[in-house]
Amino acid sequence: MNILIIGAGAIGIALGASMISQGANVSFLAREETAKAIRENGVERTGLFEHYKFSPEQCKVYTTYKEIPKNEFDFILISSKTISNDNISQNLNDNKHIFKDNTKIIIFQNGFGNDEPYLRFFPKEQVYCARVITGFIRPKRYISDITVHTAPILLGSLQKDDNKNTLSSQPVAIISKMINDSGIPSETTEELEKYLWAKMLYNCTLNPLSAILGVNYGKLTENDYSINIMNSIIEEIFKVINASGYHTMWNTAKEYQEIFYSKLVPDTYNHRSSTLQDIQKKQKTEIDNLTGKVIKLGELHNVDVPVNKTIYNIIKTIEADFEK
Ligand SMILES: *[C@@H]1O[C@H](CO)[C@@H](O)[C@H](O)[C@H]1NC(C)=O
Ligand SMILES: *[C@@H]1O[C@H](CO)[C@@H](O)[C@H](O)[C@H]1NC(C)=O
Ligand SMILES: *[C@@H]1O[C@H](CO)[C@@H](O)[C@H](O)[C@H]1NC(C)=O
Ligand SMILES: *[C@@H]1O[C@H](CO)[C@@H](O)[C@H](O)[C@H]1NC(C)=O
Ligand SMILES: *[C@@H]1O[C@H](CO)[C@@H](O)[C@H](O)[C@H]1NC(C)=O
Ligand SMILES: CC(=O)N[C@H]1CO[C@H](CO)[C@@H](O)[C@@H]1O
Ligand SMILES: CC(=O)N[C@H]1CO[C@H](CO)[C@@H](O)[C@@H]1O
Repeated sequence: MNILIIGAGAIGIALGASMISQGANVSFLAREETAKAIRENGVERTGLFEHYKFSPEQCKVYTTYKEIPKNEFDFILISSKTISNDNISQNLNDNKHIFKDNTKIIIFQNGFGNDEPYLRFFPKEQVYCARVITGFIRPKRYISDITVHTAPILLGSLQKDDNKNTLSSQPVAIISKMINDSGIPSETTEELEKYLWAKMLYNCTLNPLSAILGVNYGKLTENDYSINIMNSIIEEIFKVINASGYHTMWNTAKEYQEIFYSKLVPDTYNHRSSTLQDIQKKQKTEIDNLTGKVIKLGELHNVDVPVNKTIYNIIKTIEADFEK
C-alpha cells in the first residue's frame, strides 16, 4: 500500500504517522522547509490517543511532482489548505504518471464541495472526502499534536450515481480502518453530505464572527447582538441547503439553533477559531470555502444571504493586505 500525502501540515503529519503505524509506505509532498524537517527528524504524532515516532528512513518526502516515481500510489490524501485545490488538482492532472489505474483521492479539508476542482480531471469514482472535527496543531514542522477530538473522522463520497444514490464509501474503507486502528476513531459513511453541512453550519456561524470580534466561540453566545447575527446566518444557510437540494441532520433552523446554543457551543466554549488564528498570523483565511461557498450556492439558487455576504466582505477587507 503506497500513500501520498499532499500538504504536510498538522493534519497531514498526523495522517502520515497513522498510516506508517499500520505498515503502509508513506510519502509526503511538502514545502522545502517542512521537507527538510522531516528528512532530519522523521514524523511524530503526539497528544490524544497513541503516540508514534518514526525515523526519516520510515517515510519519503518530495518537494516536486517531478521527483515522484511512476505508477506509485494507491491513495492520495489531500491535507493542504483549501485555497490550494485549484493548483493541486491541476498538478495531479499534469502528473497522472504517479497514479495507478485505480488510485483514489481523499480530501481531508474544511468546507463543502472541495472535491469539485478534482472532479474537473478525475472521475467521481476516484474522488472522496473526509469530515474531520479533530483538532491538530503542529508544535514543530514534523510533529502533529492532537488537541481535541469531538467525533470519528468520517470518510465517504459526496457524489451520486445515475439513480441519485450516493456512491459507496467502501473503496476508502481501508483508509478509515487504518486511521481507526492507529487509535483515532474513524469510520465510513454513506451520508457524508449531512455531516459536512453540519460542520459548515457550525463553522460559518462561529468562525468569521469570532475572528472579526477577536473572541472565542463561547463569548459570541453571551450577548443578544452577536446571537442576532448568528441566528440570521443559520437561517440563511438553512435556506441555501434546502434550495440546493442538500440535507443535514436537522429539519429547520430552529431545531439546529437549539442544539447549537445548548450543546455545540458550550462543548467548545474556549475554542479560538482557525479563521481568528489565520488573521492573527496575517494569513489568508478559508472564508471562500466556508461563507463564500454558501454565497455561491445562494446565487445559484436565488436565495438572498445578506448577513453572510456582509460577514464575508468584512473578512475579505481584513485579509486584503495579507501576503498569502
Ligand atoms: C513498501 O515499498 C517496498 C518497496 O519500495 C515494497 O517492497 C513493500 O512491499 C511496500 N510495502 C507495502 C506495505 O506496500
Ligand atoms: C502551483 O503548483 C506549482 C507546482 O507545484 C508550484 O510551483 C506553484 O508555486 C503553485 N502555485 C501556487 C499559487 O500555489
Ligand atoms: C475554495 O476557495 C478557493 C479560493 O480561495 C476557490 O478557488 C475554490 O474554488 C474554492 N472551492 C470551492 C469548492 O468552493
Ligand atoms: C470547524 O469546526 C470544527 C468543529 O466542528 C473545528 O474543529 C474547526 O476548527 C472549525 N474550523 C474550520 C475552518 O472549519
Ligand atoms: C475502531 O476501533 C475500535 C477499537 O479501537 C473498534 O471497536 C471499532 O470496531 C473499530 N471500527 C472500525 C470501523 O474498524
Ligand atoms: C425547512 C424548509 O425550508 N423546507 C422546505 C425545503 O424545500 C421544500 C421545497 O423544495 C419545501 O417544501 C420545504 O418547506
Ligand atoms: C445579490 C444580493 O443578494 N444582494 C443582497 C445583499 O443584501 C442586501 C441587504 O439585505 C440586499 O438588499 C441585496 O439584495
